[in-house]
Amino acid sequence: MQQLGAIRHDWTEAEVKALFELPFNDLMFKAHTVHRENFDPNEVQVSTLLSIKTGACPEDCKYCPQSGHYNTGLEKERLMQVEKVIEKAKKAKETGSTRFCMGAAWKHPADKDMPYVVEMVKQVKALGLETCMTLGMLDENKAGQLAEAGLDYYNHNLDTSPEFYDKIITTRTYQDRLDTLQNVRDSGMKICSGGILGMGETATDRYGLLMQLANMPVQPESVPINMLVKVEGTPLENVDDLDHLDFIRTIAVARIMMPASHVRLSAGREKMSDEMQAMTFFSGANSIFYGECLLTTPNPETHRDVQLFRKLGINMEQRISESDETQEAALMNSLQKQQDSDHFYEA
Ligand code: SAM
Ligand code: DTB
Ligand code: SF4
Repeated sequence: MQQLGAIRHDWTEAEVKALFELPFNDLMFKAHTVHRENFDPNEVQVSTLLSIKTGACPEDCKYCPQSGHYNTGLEKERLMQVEKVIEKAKKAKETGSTRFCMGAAWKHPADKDMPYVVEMVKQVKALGLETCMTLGMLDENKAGQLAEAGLDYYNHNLDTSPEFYDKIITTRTYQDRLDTLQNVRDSGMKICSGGILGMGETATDRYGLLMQLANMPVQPESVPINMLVKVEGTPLENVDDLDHLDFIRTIAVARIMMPASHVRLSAGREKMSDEMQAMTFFSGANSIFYGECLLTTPNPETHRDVQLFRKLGINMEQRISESDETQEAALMNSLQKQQDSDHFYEA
């Protein structure tokens, strides 16, 4: 669909604050109007995540179960074999996902790992899936190698505002993150970048995060908004719960500020009711991670998402190139398999 409203890169804190402080219904109406001008409001893009290298990460991100600085009881694993990754990607395609996102708990990919991740990109792409990776920091050279392999998206989150950032991560700077995003942009790949809410940040930090993202010379094509998954053993395990209305407001303001980007309702859906998710779709979220596992923590079961989409009349966004089995057929197939196995275990 054609994007109608102008995309702005000069948002001020006062303007963002004013949006957040609108009466709730006014904000919902405004965000939904922008959403409708730019997207089919009944379509949601679905991506599947796979952790291709888990745990023992040298970074100290205080929210992360995979950081080697905290004891979260996670089994650390080596880089997954290419064949295993392809098996998982095939399954993701069968259940209706259009994008396969591979994540590694690295500071940055090592030279010796590049041939393997490049091969993963090529083979996943050959299945007809869009590809996304999140491997930590990238220099120009590695971004170039991934772009050449055909990687569509690179995920690298800013996570929070520049002001709050140092309270969450000390082993890489905000500028390091911006540099990686610049290298991704220069290589021609699309950017997936967003953040986490519910880490004890202030409302001003939320404005700051959205301003950083929206005021980039080219806005990220994909903006994941995660709600903190509190994992035992991480420094943020006991942080106060985020008010769900504040979460919904943030999605709405992200939609208004980044009208043409896909806003992804990312981690934290396990704790969200159907009604809350419906409200986020109304306010402009139009992408989710689909499948029982995020990287290391649980996500809603696929049949629950299929049922939610049915109840809301939401269709999964299809890729233009989708030619063989239609996604609806893939979806029915996955729902049927799920129901069969439910009956099997009930019997
Ligand atoms: N290691 C790579 C990196 O950080 O650059 C990629 C993987 S990392 C797990 C991807 C993103 O997941 C993080 O930037 C963060 O936004 C999100 N994330 C990690 N742990 C989370 C948690 N407990 N709750 C919500 N989001 C989380
Ligand atoms: C993003 O913003 N969220 C995803 C994806 N990008 C890589 C990761 C969420 C991870 C949640 C914690 C876990 O499962 O380990
Ligand atoms: Fe490592 Fe990424 Fe987790 Fe930070 S978020 S500790 S970089 S895996």
